[in-house]
Amino acid sequence: MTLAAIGLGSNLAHPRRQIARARYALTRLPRTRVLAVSRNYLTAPIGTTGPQPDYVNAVAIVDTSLTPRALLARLFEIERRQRRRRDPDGPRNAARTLDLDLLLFSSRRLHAPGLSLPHPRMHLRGFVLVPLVEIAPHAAIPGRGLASRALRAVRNQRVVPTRVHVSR
Ligand code: PH2
Ligand code: MG
Ligand code: MG
Repeated sequence: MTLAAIGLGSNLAHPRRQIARARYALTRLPRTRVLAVSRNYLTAPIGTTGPQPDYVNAVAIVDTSLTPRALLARLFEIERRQRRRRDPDGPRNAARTLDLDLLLFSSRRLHAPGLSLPHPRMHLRGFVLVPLVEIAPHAAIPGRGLASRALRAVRNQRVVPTRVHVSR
């Protein structure tokens, strides 16, 4: 069995509902067990061409005996079921109902068409690092070091839990 990290993101058509539905879909994957899912975070869009609504993002850790390709194919299937549109002529990083990204697959490093591991931009993205470190404080990004160390460089990105937990 292998630990994998999956990024969840949505900024269209009731993002929190989209993420809730995707979380449930992950629990239904074959040969895969969900070990942890972060809180939801409201995050400012990064790397988009025009203005976009804020995103809801989360990260899940799963234990799987699927191959990276098989897991990725299952993630695309969940995106399709939630009406993710992929327009090859549209802008890069267009707003979407659901984005599921394979971030880490144990300590695997891989560069192949359509699949790079670790995810090549994850260390630059607060919307990935903050939820990842919440559920896996010691997670390492192969070739980049600890995710918690990478957090320092993304402090200026807006990443806020959707529910503020007040201690009393
Ligand atoms: N996904 C992108 C591009 N930019 N920004 C935020 N805040 N959240 C995302 O999930 C996101 C993004 C490409 O997949
Ligand atoms: Mg993405
Ligand atoms: Mg994606």
